[in-house]
Amino acid sequence: QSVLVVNCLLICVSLLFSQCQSGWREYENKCYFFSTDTKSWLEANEFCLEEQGHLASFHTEEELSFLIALIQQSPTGISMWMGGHDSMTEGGWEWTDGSPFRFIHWNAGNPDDYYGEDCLSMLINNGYWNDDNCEYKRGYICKRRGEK
Ligand SMILES: [Ca+2]
Ligand SMILES: [Ca+2]
Repeated sequence: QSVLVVNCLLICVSLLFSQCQSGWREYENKCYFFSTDTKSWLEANEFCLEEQGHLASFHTEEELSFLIALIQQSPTGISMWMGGHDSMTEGGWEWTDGSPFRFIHWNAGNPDDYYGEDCLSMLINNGYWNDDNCEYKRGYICKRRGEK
């Protein structure tokens, strides 16, 4: 019984101090939502905007590792959309949240702009990035600011 009480305390306290709404995971004052429901990049982008966020941007190895670890807990075999695109200028990658595109984690041989690929997806098995066909249906990751 005391184990139950301790477990509840841990969960209740973490809920009390969580910056993120339910279903979102917190990391360093940011909230992340990942969906294995598939959408095109534009549809996924719209979904994240409706949630007051953006498709996720990544800026450090640690931030990316946090997400890769989460995703690999529920292996789906699908790629996930992120907020990077080079649809304005070919090769001029930018994040939809306006943050600087400095940290990169490209998979070998990418970006290759294969038949005009302009949207950034993460390969689920290794977390490396691919420039991908924006029309494809992928899972997606949203990111938003914490609330406190
Ligand atoms: Ca491109
Ligand atoms: Ca590619």
